[in-house]
Amino acid sequence: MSATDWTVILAAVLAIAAVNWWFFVAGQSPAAAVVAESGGPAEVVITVDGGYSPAVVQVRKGERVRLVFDRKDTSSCSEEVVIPAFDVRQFLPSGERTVIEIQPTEAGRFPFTCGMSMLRGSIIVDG
Ligand SMILES: [Cu+2]
Repeated sequence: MSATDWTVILAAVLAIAAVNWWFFVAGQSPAAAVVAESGGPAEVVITVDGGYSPAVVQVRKGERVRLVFDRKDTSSCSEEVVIPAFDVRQFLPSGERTVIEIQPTEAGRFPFTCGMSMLRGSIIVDG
């Protein structure tokens, strides 16, 4: 192969790597809870459908936040959500939105899982 061929291959590999990197980083970036226009507690909607989306949510220390679990699937795996740091074990009816309100008092990263610890997500509390 000529030098030109290698240049083309290298450019293609770099382009693919760049796209993968972008998706990976975008997929990892946490969704921040947004303060409602009504001035109520900050809120973040987490879709439950074979996993949590977004899987990482970012909230603020000392502020009440509504975690709205919007369960789309019917798998028994996802029927319960557990947030050990906040003493939460909550049943999530399929096809419904279930609101879990928390008020973090400590900064850190706190996991939430399904009842069997198979589906995983985390709450990042900013100090
Ligand atoms: Cu499960």
